[in-house]
Amino acid sequence: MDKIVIIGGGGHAKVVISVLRKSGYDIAGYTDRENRGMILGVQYLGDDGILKEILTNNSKCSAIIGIGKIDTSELRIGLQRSVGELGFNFPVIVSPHAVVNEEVSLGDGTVVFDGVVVNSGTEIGRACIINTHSTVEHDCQIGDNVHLAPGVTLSGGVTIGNNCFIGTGANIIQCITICENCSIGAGSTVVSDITIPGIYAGNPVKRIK
Ligand code: JB2
Repeated sequence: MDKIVIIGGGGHAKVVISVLRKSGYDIAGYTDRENRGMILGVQYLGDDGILKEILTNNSKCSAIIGIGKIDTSELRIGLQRSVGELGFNFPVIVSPHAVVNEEVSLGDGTVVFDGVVVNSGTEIGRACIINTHSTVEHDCQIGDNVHLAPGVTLSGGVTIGNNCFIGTGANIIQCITICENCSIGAGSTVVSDITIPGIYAGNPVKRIK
């Protein structure tokens, strides 16, 4: 079994733990700034300072970011970069209860959760969260560090820039482009391109910040 360490031990880590277990990983434990105790039977290892020692003891141990994001923060991708520089590999994790169809590419450290469908010809970047029951139709282009929250629907040919957060249940119609560093509110509908970074919400969305 491949050993893996989870970075961060909050709410999102719980969902990551479940997918890792179903995918056959042996979870070494989690790191966090604070000891959160046992999480679903996974032990606390220490803060991120312990990671070098973990790799020295097991050079094949990989890592995954267990911290979520509900904004355009670059914390996740920044951590993936710095922990990667220590020598950790960030695998792509796909739940056995997700469907990923032909000619899809997924970047390092991206996790595809339960009930997701990703259709053919789609490219998804690094350190993305493709959360529970979201749908990514054919030929979409998704950048790095994007979070599609539960139940998001992207129709065919949608482009999403780096660091975007698409809130729960939002819908993006076909061939729309959303530039980098945008947050889309829960339940919103996007029917025209977004070219200015910001926070958007409504049906159809309007810029609110
Ligand atoms: O640099 C760090 C670091 N910064 C924060 N290194 C490590 N190893 N851990 C770090 N953390 C830890 O991430 C915090 O101390 C905290 O324990 C954890 C974040 O947990 P929290 O429950 O606050 O949020 P989350 O990111 O797991 O989940 C959010 O995003 C998800 C997508 C929540 O909003 C969830 O409801 C949401 N589903």
